[in-house]
Amino acid sequence: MGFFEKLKNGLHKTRQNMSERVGGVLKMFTKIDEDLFDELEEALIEADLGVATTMDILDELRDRVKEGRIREPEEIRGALKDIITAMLTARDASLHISTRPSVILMIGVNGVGKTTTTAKLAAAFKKEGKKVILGAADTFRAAATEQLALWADRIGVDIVKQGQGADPAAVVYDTISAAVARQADIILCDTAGRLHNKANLLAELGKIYKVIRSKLPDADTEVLLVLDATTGQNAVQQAREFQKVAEITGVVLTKLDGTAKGGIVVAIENELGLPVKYVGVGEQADDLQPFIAEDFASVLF
Ligand SMILES: Nc1nc2c(ncn2[C@@H]2O[C@H](COP(=O)(O)OP(=O)(O)O)[C@@H](O)[C@H]2O)c(=O)[nH]1
Ligand SMILES: [Mg+2]
Repeated sequence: MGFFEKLKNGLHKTRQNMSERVGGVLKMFTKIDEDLFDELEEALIEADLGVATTMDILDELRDRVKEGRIREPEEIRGALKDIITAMLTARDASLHISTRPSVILMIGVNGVGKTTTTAKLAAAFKKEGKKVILGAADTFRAAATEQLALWADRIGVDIVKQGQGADPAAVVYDTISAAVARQADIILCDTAGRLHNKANLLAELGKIYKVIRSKLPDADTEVLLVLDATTGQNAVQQAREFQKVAEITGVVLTKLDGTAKGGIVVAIENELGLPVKYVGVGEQADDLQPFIAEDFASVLF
């Protein structure tokens, strides 16, 4: 299955939610008026685009109507696709990992898919011929390290781990040392996501950054925030909280399969100014895809 097909399957429910609702609204009207905009507003908010982003989209649509670029209700569909694509392409969605080694730090609350995504990324890099080393820096629960170790075994990549309760920054330190010694291309570090203890999280992430910067001052470093699409607007809220404590370089949005809330991709980009770099569309190692805005918008409309 190609990327587009997989994305289309994964976004099945979001597509139904968005495309059919919007399509239904457009069919109800023979001319563009405020009633149409009201209905459209409701449809977009329900598709989890968020209030602010929905307002931005409607403003842009109204401008286009004023300028005479849109005349018929059915033309709104194409305009929506354009506007949303523009919102999704405003930021650079590529990973910057050209140094050897480069570092990728995965952050996010428990259960969003950090460990699974770490493994999926490792599998993808390995497939490209890159030497990957995993750092099990979620030392909070023993199960977290075991889960990552299982994946490492399955994929066939190295992992650096310590015991439960070990200092996460020390695990990152060891992982970097091993990566340098073994000439790895990419260091992928899983972390614990205790957002309810913000002071702790801040201190922990701060310490990890410090280790990375002092050991690898010139390395490309990506900090990927993992968000669970099924949580809808809560994911946006989580991102706001993490933005306060971390310099996020991109978002991985997981579990787009089986949710109708895929519209939050647009809210994340537009309201938070964060590029979505990858999307997860399943639980298997190859169910992670680089995010391609044009494909996403095409699938939705
Ligand atoms: N359906 C689906 N499940 C996912 C996806 N990504 C992760 N999961 C599942 O979400 C659950 C939590 O994932 P995990 O990586 O342990 O989350 P963590 O606590 O953030 O490390 C696991 O059951 C994963 O298989 C995805 O893209 N789609
Ligand atoms: Mg985990």
